[in-house]
Amino acid sequence: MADYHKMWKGLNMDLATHDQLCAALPPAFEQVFLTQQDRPLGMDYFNMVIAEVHGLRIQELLEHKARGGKIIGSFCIYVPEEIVLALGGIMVGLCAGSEFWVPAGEQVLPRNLCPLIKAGIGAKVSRTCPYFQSVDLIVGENTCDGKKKAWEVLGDMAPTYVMDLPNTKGESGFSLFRKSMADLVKKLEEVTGNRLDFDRLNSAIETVERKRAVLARLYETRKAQSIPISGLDMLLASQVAFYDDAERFITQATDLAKECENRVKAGQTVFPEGTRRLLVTGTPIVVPNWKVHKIIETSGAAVVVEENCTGTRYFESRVDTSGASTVEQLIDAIAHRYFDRIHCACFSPNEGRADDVIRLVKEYDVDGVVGLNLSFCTTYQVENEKMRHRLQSEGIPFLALETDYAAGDEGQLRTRIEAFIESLTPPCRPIRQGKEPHQ
Ligand code: BJ8
Repeated sequence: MADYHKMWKGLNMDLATHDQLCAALPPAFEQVFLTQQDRPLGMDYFNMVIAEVHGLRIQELLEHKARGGKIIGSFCIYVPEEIVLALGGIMVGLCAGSEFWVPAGEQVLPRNLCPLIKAGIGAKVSRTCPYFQSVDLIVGENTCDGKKKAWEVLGDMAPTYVMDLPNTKGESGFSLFRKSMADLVKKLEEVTGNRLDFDRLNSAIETVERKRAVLARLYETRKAQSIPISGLDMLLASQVAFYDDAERFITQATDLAKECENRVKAGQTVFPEGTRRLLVTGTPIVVPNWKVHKIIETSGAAVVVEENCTGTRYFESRVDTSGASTVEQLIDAIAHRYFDRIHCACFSPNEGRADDVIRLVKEYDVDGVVGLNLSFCTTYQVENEKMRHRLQSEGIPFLALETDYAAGDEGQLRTRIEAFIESLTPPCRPIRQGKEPHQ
């Protein structure tokens, strides 16, 4: 990475502490990713993006700001990227996945709180994240109690707006969600100084749809019996989607998808035959949190699909604009896509999530499901019990894990994951009995 100290200084960052963070990332990345065998060549781009995560991309965002554009930060996939793009903004995911930021977060938040929230707030408190230092507005949401209250703390340090989201599906929930979208549009128009118009919104929808489509295309290749890409590499590519330039991401991810499709045709796999295929479901896995994927994939199994907000929930459904001829109708279509199809545990009831997991188990020929939740995430922890019952009734093995970003529990996690994988041998895998392989 080039020397960006001048740029970081201009963002009022704590340079000495940030240097410590920059020194820790490359060896961690090398140990997790570069030790894998036979990675797709298309991953070179994503390696570069991570190497430049606090450099080149920030420079691009600052150039955008210099041209009058705005940067909008978000923590949740209910915040619609289409609207930000249509108003000439760039949206970046601010969810923080590093243990490095947790102690700073604990200076202003209770310790018994989800690490994603503590790390996010800690990144701002410590002034060591150039994304937090660059944003013109942070859009939070009142999905869970921890986040809802954390925005009050963050609001004292950065311009913060909170989307008021419902906690039930159905008509009244949708009306509230639709109103929150309208309120958000007003706020974003005020911040960007632009008005939403039909053509720009239509074009932004089309851009984000292409991003979703390429992620879906990549995931499709993981359904093959010869798995062309590791779960770790797919996780990295998905994480990059949250802050990379949309068009460049689409180009690079398309090349990677083509390479993976060719690998599938050639029967080229990154795992030996018979490797157990796992689905990971639960809370989001944000950069640089690669802990559990790494443990799974060095314990004799492969992650072939993630049902979470950095996985299928992010890209699976489409915005249906057919018949829309006004801005309001386009916003309706966006609202339906987000509200109807994202099944977050912050909603009650939330049966759609277990339905999705069961469908994905079949589509990806999965041997077992890992419920991976961040510590102190009450909504997902409570939902685990229902998930277990639903999966049990379908004969699908389930392992529930709770962890944070620290390395202290890696040994214990490995022991439990290895035992789970060991148990996934016939005849304990009823869903695969008598089933033809996909390819
Ligand atoms: S749509 S999952 S991105 S809220 S912060 S709920 S882990 S205690 S992130 Fe989320 Fe939107 Fe839902 Fe997805 Fe739990 Fe932590 Fe809360 Fe979290």
